[in-house]
Amino acid sequence: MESSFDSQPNSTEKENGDLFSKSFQDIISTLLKGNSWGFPDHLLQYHGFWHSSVFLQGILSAQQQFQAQPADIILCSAPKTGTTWLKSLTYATITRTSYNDSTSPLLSKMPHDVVPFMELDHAHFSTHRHLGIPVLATHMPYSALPKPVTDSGCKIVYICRDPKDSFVSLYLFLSKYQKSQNMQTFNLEEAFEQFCQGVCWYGPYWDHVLEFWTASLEHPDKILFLKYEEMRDDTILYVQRLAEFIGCPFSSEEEEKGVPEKIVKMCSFENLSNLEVNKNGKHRVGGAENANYFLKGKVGDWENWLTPEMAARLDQITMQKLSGSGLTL
Ligand code: PAP
Repeated sequence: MESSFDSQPNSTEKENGDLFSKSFQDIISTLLKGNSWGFPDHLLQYHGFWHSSVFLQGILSAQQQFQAQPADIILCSAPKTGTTWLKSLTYATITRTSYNDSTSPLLSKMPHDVVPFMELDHAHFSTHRHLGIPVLATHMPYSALPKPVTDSGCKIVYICRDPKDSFVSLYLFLSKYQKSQNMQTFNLEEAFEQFCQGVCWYGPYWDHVLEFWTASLEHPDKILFLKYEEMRDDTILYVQRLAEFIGCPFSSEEEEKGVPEKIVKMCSFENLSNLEVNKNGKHRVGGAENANYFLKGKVGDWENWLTPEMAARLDQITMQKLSGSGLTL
């Protein structure tokens, strides 16, 4: 089983990609531009959500070209809600008969390097399915997912998180990246204002969560809706649910041998964040330091960054936005 992937297009794919880039430039010239938190390219509003041009190009390309397979499992999330963790848990669960907690590729590769990201790794080259496992991840809103994903029997797993912690995680990740690139950093108050207005990568955050929540109520057999905080509380229970949902439940023999516990331990923040690759490696695209995907992994770290007024404002927006949905965050 392969455990890494390359992103090199063949020549036809490259030609198609070049043609696509040209039409993409025409599309983006018509879009509303928004504040980009100190990055040089504006965020662009497309069908109600804000995107960087690189990711938007990936989304549009995936919408045109992505071929879903019925056994695909698509891990979905807004940024900084637990994607890296969900990737590692799903990967470890699905590969548990090939690897164990001392041979898993997760011990030497960043979770983002064993589960491809649709906008970057599959968008332009639809034939890229080298991995050997049917797991993919995306930050796309539900309404932007390629039709074959929502129309087929693919399983979707969505994770969300308290917006206060997601905001702080996103802000710290981006400001650390800006510092590492000797860029001017954006201040927390301004970033907060943008986040409240929904202007952030894949935002508005609440609309992202609500789309998946509503879809999960309509299609509970196809969409598993998870919350970071609940998973932190009882990770073993949620890994068992995840395994069942994706069609590979733990057998009673595996349960007796403590396989779910071993997966949870291997994928824990404490274990993953201390691995060499995650302490000192860099992301294959853009060069963000892997360590910045593992800052604290805590519930409620927002208390160290937001004033009580800021927290109350975010809570108020969350209440208003989710009102009547049956969801709380
Ligand atoms: P991404 O959208 O860039 O992929 P994502 O993985 O969704 O980021 O979110 C990163 C958060 O998940 C970090 O939170 P923090 O900034 O508040 O610390 C990170 O620490 C947390 N995280 C990463 N791995 C784990 C893990 N194994 N267990 C729990 N939390 C984790």
